[in-house]
Amino acid sequence: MTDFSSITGLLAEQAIELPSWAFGNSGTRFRVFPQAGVPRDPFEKITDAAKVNELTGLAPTVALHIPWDKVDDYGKLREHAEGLGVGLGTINSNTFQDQAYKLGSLASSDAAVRRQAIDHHFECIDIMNRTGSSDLKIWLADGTNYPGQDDMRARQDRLADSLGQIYARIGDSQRLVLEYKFFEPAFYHTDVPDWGTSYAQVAALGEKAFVCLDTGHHAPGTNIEFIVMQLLRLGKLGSFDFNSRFYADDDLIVGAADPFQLFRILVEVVRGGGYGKDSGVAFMLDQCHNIEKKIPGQIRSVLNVQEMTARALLIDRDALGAAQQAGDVLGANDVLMDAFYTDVRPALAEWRESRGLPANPMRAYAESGYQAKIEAERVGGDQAGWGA
Ligand code: PSV
Ligand code: MN
Ligand code: MN
Repeated sequence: MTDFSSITGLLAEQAIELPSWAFGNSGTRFRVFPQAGVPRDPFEKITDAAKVNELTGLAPTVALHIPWDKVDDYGKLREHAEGLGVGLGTINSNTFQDQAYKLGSLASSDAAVRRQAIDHHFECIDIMNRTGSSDLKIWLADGTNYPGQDDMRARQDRLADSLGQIYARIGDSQRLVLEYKFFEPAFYHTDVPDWGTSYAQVAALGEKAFVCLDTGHHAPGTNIEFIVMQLLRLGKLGSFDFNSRFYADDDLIVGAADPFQLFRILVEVVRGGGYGKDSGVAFMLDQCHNIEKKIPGQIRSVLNVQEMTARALLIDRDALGAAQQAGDVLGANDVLMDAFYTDVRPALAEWRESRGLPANPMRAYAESGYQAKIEAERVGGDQAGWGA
């Protein structure tokens, strides 16, 4: 197996973007469980995200969601972030909470609704220009609940037209990433249900448009790492929304439900050139911490990604290639499993310390007194947006 010391350079390049909404109150459609100390505004969400980065060195940017994170002065928000050692990242649009979008947004049959949704994206691009963000992430709730409810083909054509108008405003150093999801909130059909549809739409837009793969957005049993391989092969994997799931879009801590799946995904990321600061593939989290504390939930998440990345990097690629070439079925599988079963935690702890980071960021947070401080200081915390 590859030696740990030879992968630390690559590990040092790891950057995982945190979602601002992970720090606010959240819940399911049954109940939101408010927590003490949650941020009261976008500034405090960024302060909490910066804490995660301070203790892990893994999370240098924070994704914003508009309008949840709307502020009067984005320059001030950017300064606040930079003062804490982090940057503002992806801007996520929201075309799923306004009453106008009941029957869809960019694919709606109503031209006025489509106009409203396109204008919202123009506003998001204006915000990106002020925050210095490079990615506009679009996730659409568009779809139908009943067969015959709307013309699926016409919706796809309208979607292409709307996306084209938005894409025309994307700057030279900016990107549009289109996320897919196979169901929910629409239950019969979704307008961007799978990677193929997202790929078809972004390929038609041009070279600044990519697919976003949310690990919770597939039917159970889907081979997600195959999709990763294919999108990398096609040069169209723009970003990941990491989380884990047992049943549907559970938005649980990444690597919690199925650590082996996370490993397999990262193996393909590394294999396909999707890892590292110049890869063009953004790692993000898209999670909610409904019952656990938010900040340690985010720390645990980025550490899980780091641990699985280390294991994926440890694979002896030469031995794997040789076994594959020789048709050595079990030998090839062994090489992969050797890396998966390697406990990288002690080596990572030592390496963190050598870089001036806490060996155990979870413990460092628990002992920092930060949680008690925010619980005492902040009263009347903000909803993340979900379940509001
Ligand atoms: C809804 O499924 C969702 O979780 C999408 O994955 C988006 O990325 C996220 O909400 C934020 O809009
Ligand atoms: Mn997502
Ligand atoms: Mn989701």
